[in-house]
Formats: sequence, C-alpha cells, structure tokens
Amino acid sequence: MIEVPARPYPFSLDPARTALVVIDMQRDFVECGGFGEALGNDVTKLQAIMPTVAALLALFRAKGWPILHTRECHLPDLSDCPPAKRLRGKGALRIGDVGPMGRLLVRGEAGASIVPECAPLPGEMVIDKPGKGMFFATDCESLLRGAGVTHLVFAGVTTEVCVQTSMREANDRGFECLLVSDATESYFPQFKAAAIEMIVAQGGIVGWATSFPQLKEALA
Ligand code: TIU
Repeated sequence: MIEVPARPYPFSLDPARTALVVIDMQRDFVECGGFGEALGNDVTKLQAIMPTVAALLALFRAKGWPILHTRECHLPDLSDCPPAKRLRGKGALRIGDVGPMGRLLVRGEAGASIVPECAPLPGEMVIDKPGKGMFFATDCESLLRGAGVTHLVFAGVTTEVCVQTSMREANDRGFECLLVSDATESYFPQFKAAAIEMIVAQGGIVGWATSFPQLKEALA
C-alpha cells in the first residue's frame, strides 16, 4: 500500500486497484456558450484547473493505472432527461436547446465533448451519465469492479455537484475515495471549500482530500 498525505488522515492506496475518475471536464461546463453559462455561471473560473487535471491524467497514464472519464449528457431525444431536470431554472436556454456549441448537454454535440487538454486516450473508460452522480443509470460500477478497482481518485467539475454526488455514490458502494482538491473546481469558491470540509469531516465520512503535489510525491 502507498500512503498519501491527506485530510483527515493519510489515505492508503492499493497501487494495483486504484483508478482515476475525471468528472465532466466538458466544454459545456468550462467554456462560454455552454450549459454552465446558460445556468448563469461565470465559467472562466473552472478553466484554471485544466493544467492540473492534465498533469493528473499524465501521472496515471505513466503508471498504467486505469482512468475513467465521465460526461454529463443526454440522448438526442432527451428520453433520459426527466422534465424535472430539463425545465429547472429560469435561463433562456435549456438542456437540448441549440447554443453556439450545439445542443446543450446532448450526447455527440461539441459542447458535450471533453476539453482537448483533458481528452480521453484510446483504452480509457468513458461514461455518459444522465445524472449528477456517475453511478445513476450507467454501467460504471460493473466497469470498475471488472477492472478490479477498489480505490478511486477524483478530479473534475463541479466540486459540490457532480464530483461530490459521484463520490458519495462511490462511498456508499464501498470504494475508498480521495479527492484532489486542486484538480476540482466550482463556480462558487465557498461551495468548493464547504464540499471538501463535508467530505473529510467526521473521520472522512465521505472520503479523503489531498493536493496534486502531495499525491505526485507519494507516487514518485
Ligand atoms: N458536472 C456537473 O457538476 N454538473 C452541473 O450541472 N454542475 C453545476 O454546478 N451546475
């Protein structure tokens, strides 16, 4: 086992059973004209983590450890998007409407693709998910269990929405979860900070948090 300095205490990682999960690093969330902006957010905040997520991907690729990317998106007929989700909010554009990067949050559209800096390589797992959590209505669990994975390292956006939901789902399924705090971002700095505190509180009730430099050094 490898010990990674982390909060609330060091995270023990099994090098043969650890996967990186990169949540929703899609143009729709980090670029202007996408779903994130349609919700009223300043999306430029999220772009700052792209080099760190890319470095984290490079670290796992160098190790030959499994990588799973997720994309939040829906089928073109929106049959997997409940009206409660599609109609939520008061924005001018909704899921499925046409924006400058194609239809918002629809599978196969430019906006639903992962930013080039963090794009999946052949052989890496890629999951399209209709919900905020990665396990809802996906085959994530069988993919990870099939690869013998027991430990998950989390990155991506946004910290308190899809990352935290996915981490909570993973925790309930018995995965040991570590969040890389400088490889995740929120539109709301106070929500990012609070989400990390919620995760590590109570002895790591949801999981652990570390920084990329700490993880990199521990894996060196
Ligand atoms: N990927 C993800 O977090 N989806 C969201 O809708 N996040 C928001 O913060 N809105």
